[in-house]
Amino acid sequence: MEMTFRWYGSKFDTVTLKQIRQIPGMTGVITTLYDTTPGEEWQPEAIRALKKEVEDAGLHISGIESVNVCDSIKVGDSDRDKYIENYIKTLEHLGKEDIHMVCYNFMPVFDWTRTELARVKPDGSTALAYNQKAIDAIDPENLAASIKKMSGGTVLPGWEPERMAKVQELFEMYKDVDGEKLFENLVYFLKAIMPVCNKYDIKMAIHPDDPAWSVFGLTRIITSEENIVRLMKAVDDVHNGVTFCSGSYGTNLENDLPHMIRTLKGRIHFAHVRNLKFNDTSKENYDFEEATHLSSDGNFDMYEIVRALYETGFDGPIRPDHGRMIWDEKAMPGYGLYDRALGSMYIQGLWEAIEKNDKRKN
Ligand SMILES: [Mn+2]
Repeated sequence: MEMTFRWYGSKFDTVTLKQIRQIPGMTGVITTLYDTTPGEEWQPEAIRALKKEVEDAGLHISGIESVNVCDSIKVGDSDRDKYIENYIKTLEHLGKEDIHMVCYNFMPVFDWTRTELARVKPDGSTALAYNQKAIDAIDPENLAASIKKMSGGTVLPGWEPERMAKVQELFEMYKDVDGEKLFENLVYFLKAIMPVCNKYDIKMAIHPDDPAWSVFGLTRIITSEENIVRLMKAVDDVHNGVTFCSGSYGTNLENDLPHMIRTLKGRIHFAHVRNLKFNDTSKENYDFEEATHLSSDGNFDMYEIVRALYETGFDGPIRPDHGRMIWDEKAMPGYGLYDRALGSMYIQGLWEAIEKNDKRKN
């Protein structure tokens, strides 16, 4: 594995490349052109400039998170081929710059969904949280009004009032898109991009849906071992691979995370490792918050997750995922410097212990 850190670019991130480089063991960043719009072709000059900036700081680009897929491709609109063509050109430009891993997701309308961005923990740190009752209070047919009723008055990313009109349009676009249709559109997209991925050895790594079930009546299809394996088989090419995100698959406690990693051996090209703490697992009151990476702080056995990655020969980039806000840091929710740096050290500690133990046995 290679230890990496997500970085949004100097225009958008509070964390600097210099700070990232000072985290022990950190050699790569996972980045993106944050100001591009899904569907547009990335410009080679912009990719080159980003790459130069990262390399000038003594790091390198280990992969892109994300090249977002636009809604036309997801719903299978008549103009999707034009956008797929742009996606192919973007992959080609990335390949020519020696970038070989691209993370993306296929979630309708929204990316990850949380109901609180700064839930205060007993130690005074804050973390992202999800509460089912707050979600159920939202009526997708009447978005603007329901948002106001949301508990705590927090606004989800993507739910800003100025986006409301657009969101309503998006719900309209997805009206007739069920799980099977979305899956078909995903397979169509992957088959179309596989030739360019093969040519430049670009490993596509689909990020699971977060949370791992349908929200607001929008279907979600990358949620379990069963459906991710189905996708791997539908386009059986090593370049059609997975971002194994423990925190996203783990929202559904029925997902056996180490088992999934072993099943997906050879197809995991990127790993997001983080822990969740469940406060209530009943259907109507489902509630979880993001924990520190430490196993004992949450519900996941991080040792078993890292061990499964090690034992399956995982050699791609790995990164700590969302962190809490600690030590009075002000940063993008989930993406501060300090707690993620702690997370990366913990993951590296687990990895070193597992590796040495393994070598001692042999
Ligand atoms: Mn993730």
